[in-house]
Amino acid sequence: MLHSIQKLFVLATALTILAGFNSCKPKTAGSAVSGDAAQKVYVAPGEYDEFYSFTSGGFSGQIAVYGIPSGRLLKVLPVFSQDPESGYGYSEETKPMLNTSHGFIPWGDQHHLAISQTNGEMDGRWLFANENNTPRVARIDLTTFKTVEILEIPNSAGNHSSPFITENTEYVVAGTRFSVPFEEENGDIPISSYAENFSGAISFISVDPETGKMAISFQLKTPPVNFDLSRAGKGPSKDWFFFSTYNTEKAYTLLEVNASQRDKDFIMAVNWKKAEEYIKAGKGRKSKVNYAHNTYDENSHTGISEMLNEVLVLDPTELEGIAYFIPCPKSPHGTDVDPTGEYIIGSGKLASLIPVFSFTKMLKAIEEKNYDGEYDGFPVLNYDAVLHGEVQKPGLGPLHTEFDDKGNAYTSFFVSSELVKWNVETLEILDRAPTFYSTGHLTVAGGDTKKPYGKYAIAWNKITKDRYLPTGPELSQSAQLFDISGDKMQLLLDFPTIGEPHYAQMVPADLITKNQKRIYDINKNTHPYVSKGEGETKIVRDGNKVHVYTTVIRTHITPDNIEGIRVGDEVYFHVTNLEQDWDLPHGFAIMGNTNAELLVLPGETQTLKWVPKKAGMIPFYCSDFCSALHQEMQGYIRVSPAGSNVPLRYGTGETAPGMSTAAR
Ligand code: RUQ
Ligand code: CUA
Repeated sequence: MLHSIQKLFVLATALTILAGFNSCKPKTAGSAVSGDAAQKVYVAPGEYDEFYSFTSGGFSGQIAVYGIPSGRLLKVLPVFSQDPESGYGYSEETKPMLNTSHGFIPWGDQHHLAISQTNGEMDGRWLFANENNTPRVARIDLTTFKTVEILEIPNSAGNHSSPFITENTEYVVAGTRFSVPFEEENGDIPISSYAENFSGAISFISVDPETGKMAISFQLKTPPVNFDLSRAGKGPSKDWFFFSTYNTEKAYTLLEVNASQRDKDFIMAVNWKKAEEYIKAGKGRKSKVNYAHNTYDENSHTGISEMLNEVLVLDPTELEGIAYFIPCPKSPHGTDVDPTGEYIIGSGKLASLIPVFSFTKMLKAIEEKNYDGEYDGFPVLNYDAVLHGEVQKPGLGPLHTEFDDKGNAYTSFFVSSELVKWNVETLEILDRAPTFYSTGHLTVAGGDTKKPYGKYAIAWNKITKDRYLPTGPELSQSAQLFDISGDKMQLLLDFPTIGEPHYAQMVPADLITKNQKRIYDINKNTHPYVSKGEGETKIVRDGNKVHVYTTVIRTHITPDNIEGIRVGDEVYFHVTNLEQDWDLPHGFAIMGNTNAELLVLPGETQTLKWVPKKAGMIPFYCSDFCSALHQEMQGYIRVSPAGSNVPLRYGTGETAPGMSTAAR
């Protein structure tokens, strides 16, 4: 679960023991919080938080939404895993969202997030999320907090270097962690032929500026290294993208040793504008692949999954000027670009310094062909020619860097468990704050954009140990909120997280709240099985398939008496929630149903598939407490044996079968 930093934990343990610091509560832990911290995080009942933090759920496959500064968990957004709270991945409409070229996948691994940007600032429209295990990128609509698109990434394995975006959301990138043989090549080969037969791939996904729809615009084929993270340039460097690499040793076994041999790996600088020029000129070739593109329509409330089979591949060794390698010490994890777009920071997990590269110098080195040879046909720029300077003795195990609005950088350290503040120009270290324990990512509000808010930083910690009441062998992971508005960082709050937090995006609340949708307009509902009123409810039998057009409203279900269902039937309950009020979902649950339950939002239609297994009486009910008479919101289904001739009859109240006025 700690992927690339697992070995660091081993190292961390060794180092902390050496340093006489064990992971029992340090004496300073309590006193690290000063008196006014409580006031700074107190959000009075009924008041709102100032920021949202969209936080990756790691191996939960979901995203958690917290209010900051209170640390209150507001919601878990289902993205890459089935969600037993909302029915995502269980309802017939949402199952296609989890379809891939490997079939339906109920559980993913979600690491990084990016909020769409306009002119290098967060615009609050969409949230992009990666799936690491089976490579995919998702888009979440921030007016409804629903996952509306998932695009699989072919020729990749371990979509870790993703999703990072350009300053006008022209592209979302996806860099592969594992190099693998391309799909059109034979993968049934000896693993030991890694160096000859494996390749890396970087995908540039275009985003439609109006609708947000994603499409793979092109892929770059690269040497078989591992891509870890990436960042787009901004301002002067906006046409470039930077990718950290490790395993330039091309190891395929025991990477902890074999991929840590070289003194320097690389940051790959990609000129995506140049790539666009080559595409316009007809360069590149079509590669045969197979990948899923899933979209969810919020009017029909229905997802569809479509398989695509071609992708445009560019080979930078044949197309000059697309990609260059910048040497970067010791297995860089994060690569980050400062708000001005001039400085590129590489965080070598095993390095004892942090190199800061200059974009201006990089362009000059490219122009002067100031190369230190090449790596697999890619020009390697001279380290000293591109270097702005090095932060000396910053800490142990630097992973990620974010920025404030005053020219400072904040780097997270896994091994030495701290956040370190330093000045990007002078490279001088300004402050250190201990973290508990072993920070992975950190987030500053807007800290990856041209306009950081610079008020809070959150350390997303990998190890929790003794910070909370124990909960058995498995502990919740942990976040720590810091006030960074002053000269010194001030610890304000610890709060637990869902799954494993990797990266997060912190965004001013009003950017999100101003566009919130409270209901789905039932008049705009185009679901093929919608019932826009109880008068439209009905049951249609088509062979053994039975479609039940169902409505729910406080506080009854229509129909709530159903007879004539037989063993062997496949029954689809298409449940429309007729409510048009905020915060009025209804649930729908059938006894014994192996495909779980539904949650239906106001104006929405969702479908629950049910296959009765035996004759008898089956109750169903609303599973979300919706009013004082919620407990009355229930019904019965009479199930007869296969071949029975009990007629199909149904209704609610006066129309229920057996009632005197029953007309149906
Ligand atoms: S990673 S702890 Cu999956 Cu983003 Cu750096
Ligand atoms: Cu509807 Cu409870």
